[in-house]
Amino acid sequence: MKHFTSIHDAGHPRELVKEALALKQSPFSFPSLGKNKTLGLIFLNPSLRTRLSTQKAAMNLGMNVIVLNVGQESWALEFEEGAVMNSTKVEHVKDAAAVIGTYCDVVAIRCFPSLASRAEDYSEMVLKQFMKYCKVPLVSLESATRHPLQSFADLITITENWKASHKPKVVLTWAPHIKPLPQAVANSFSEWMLAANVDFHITHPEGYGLDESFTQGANITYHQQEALQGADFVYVKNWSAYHDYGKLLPSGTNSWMLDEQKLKVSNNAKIMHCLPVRRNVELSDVLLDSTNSLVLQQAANREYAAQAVLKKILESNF
Ligand code: AN0
Ligand code: CP
Repeated sequence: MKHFTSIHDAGHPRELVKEALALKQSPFSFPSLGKNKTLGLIFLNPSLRTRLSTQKAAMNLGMNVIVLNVGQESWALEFEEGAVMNSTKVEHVKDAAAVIGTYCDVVAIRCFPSLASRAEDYSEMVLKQFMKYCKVPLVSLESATRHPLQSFADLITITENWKASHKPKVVLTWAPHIKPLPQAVANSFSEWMLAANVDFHITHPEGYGLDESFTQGANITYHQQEALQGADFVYVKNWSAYHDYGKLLPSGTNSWMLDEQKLKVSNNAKIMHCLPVRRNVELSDVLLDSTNSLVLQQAANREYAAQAVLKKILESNF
């Protein structure tokens, strides 16, 4: 594995899940694999779980970790080729990323979409520029269109909670939110579920259809109750509109908040959410605090997802 920016870098997801579960059993089995190797965690946006779990995963492998919050603690970056830099942007990505690459053996980056230009976001302009100029293995910590370490942790969590021989029914349900959020978590979750051995369904209000290149093969419906029927796992997530790009569409969608009543038609479904969650907006306190909630297990598994990925990168590049 050279880079890890999507499921396409994961090889066989099932094998990677096995690797992560083995690391969960024995996280300190490779204490010197990362000796004298430095991981740079570069954040263009806020984070709690990704920051801490990736740092811990690297430390479990004996790596050194340095963290940079771009913008707050460093210079504002320019991304446009040939820009005349006479305004607020202090440093070009081609200089900044190249410098970061001289200090780091592996770079991991969080770069959310602008939600202003679909073409620019879906071209992964920022991620690609960092990859081009830092010239070392690159790990996505959520880019404009995907959040692969989250989806990997989600697949680990589903694997741990499903022992039956038939496929589980997994439902991704759109949830209300107070501001427009990226489609990245939903895109990635769809990609990983379609590659896994599950019966995958997506439900969302009209106007919130995702980019079909991520959802081809999923069962998609505007009827939330119909989708929840017999569900074994329900993944709750807001995303802004993809077609009317980056928009929160007007009215009528608050009724999409998930609660106990709606879940009665499910197969005593386990509840999933990547966090951070807006309680009693996206889903009810009762569900989040219930024994069916897997949200803490998902967050805990972020450590082993990151560790499995860093282990593969260390083994194949150094
Ligand atoms: C981000 C998102 O929806 O992509 C990060 C989730 C891991 N969420 C928020 O900005 C609230
Ligand atoms: N789930 C997740 O990526 O959380 P953070 O945004 O806190 O890292």
